[in-house]
Amino acid sequence: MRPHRPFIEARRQTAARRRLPCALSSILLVVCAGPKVLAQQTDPASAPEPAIPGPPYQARNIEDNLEIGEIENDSVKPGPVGRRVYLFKPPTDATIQLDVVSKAIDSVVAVYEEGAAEPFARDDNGGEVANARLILRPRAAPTALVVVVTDKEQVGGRFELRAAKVAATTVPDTLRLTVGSPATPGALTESSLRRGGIPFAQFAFEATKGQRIQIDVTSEAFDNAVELWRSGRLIGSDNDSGEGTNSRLIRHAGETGEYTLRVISPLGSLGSFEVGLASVALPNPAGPPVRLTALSTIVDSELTLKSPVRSDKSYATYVLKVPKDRRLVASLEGFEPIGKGRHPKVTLEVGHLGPLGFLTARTVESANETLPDGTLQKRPAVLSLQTVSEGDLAFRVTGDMDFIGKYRLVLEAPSAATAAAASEPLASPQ
Ligand SMILES: [Ca+2]
Ligand SMILES: [Ca+2]
Repeated sequence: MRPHRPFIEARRQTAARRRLPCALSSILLVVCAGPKVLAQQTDPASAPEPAIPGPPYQARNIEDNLEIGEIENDSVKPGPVGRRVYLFKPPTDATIQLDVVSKAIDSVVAVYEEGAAEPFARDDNGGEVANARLILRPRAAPTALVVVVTDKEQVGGRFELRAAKVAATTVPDTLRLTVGSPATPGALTESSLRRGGIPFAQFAFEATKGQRIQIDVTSEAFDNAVELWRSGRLIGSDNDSGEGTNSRLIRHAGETGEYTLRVISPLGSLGSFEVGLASVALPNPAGPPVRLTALSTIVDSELTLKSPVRSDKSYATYVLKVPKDRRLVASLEGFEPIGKGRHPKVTLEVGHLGPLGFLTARTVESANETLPDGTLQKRPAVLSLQTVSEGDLAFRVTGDMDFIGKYRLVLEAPSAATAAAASEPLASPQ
């Protein structure tokens, strides 16, 4: 293990040591190159090595420990696996600046959570000239990090690695948002927080018990998702309930206090986004179902913020009096407001309305399928059924988590002569 000298002292020594080789390098270039080639041929440590696995990095990949201070006179080897791998346990209460300083290599520094395949932070030229520099914000958990220094040109050479406590000048991890204020811009970058390699940005806001909050994340740059947390517990998540691949959550605040919101890029793409927080209308209590009169009918309607809600999902209920021995086909699809990208998922249930509420007999969901050419194809929710007695059938239309928008419910009753034998019998109440 290398000695870790205090930052200032080590820096002075390094500067003194460096002056000589730098001054001589221009006139001794040829002479210096000679021994280097020779060394590569004879020194087993410089011989080509088999590819070293990682990332994710294992304990056996760790070559040294990094502490606050400086590792001087270290070097990366030439070639694609030339690198230095350190274990670093940063203090949880300090912002840390990592600097790779070298005149020999075009340094790149990457920092991984232990066991992670993707770095949560990486830099190429954030320092002077081609030197890499990273600022690590204070961390919530005192876990170790894996710091990897490489040479982008794969030539290899000497470098110093410094880890210093610095004043926190970067944006804090958690930006505060206010419900009802205009949408707040944000961005996911190379230095964004990551969980399991997935970049995210974190926000906090206050909500009052009973308040209904609509969270909208929009981005032209990446397919976003959103998560809502309360006291360390995930209480809601969404991927595509907004327009296109945008995410939307509508939730009641169960308690007064602080909530944490994460904007996520599940596919790892980076770019800018906007996050909006609105306090929206409370839903109406469940009313009587809408009675349909024709066996074959098309219902074009809409789930709105005033639609009744169960488990934070908006829904509408219909009843239809059906005769005995009729085949019925019911299909349901939802429409997003602009009509681009993925279609909102909707659920169709058929059953009976009784004193205890809706008794579901069968449930089917709409779906999005990705075709081999990459396009998305929408499959409506379709139910085919055969009545066995006369009576009221009930249909319930439910939006996917937080879908607010138009839908179309189509009921078709083919004549008895064309009723398909494949239809499954469905009992109706007497
Ligand atoms: Ca660099
Ligand atoms: Ca999405």
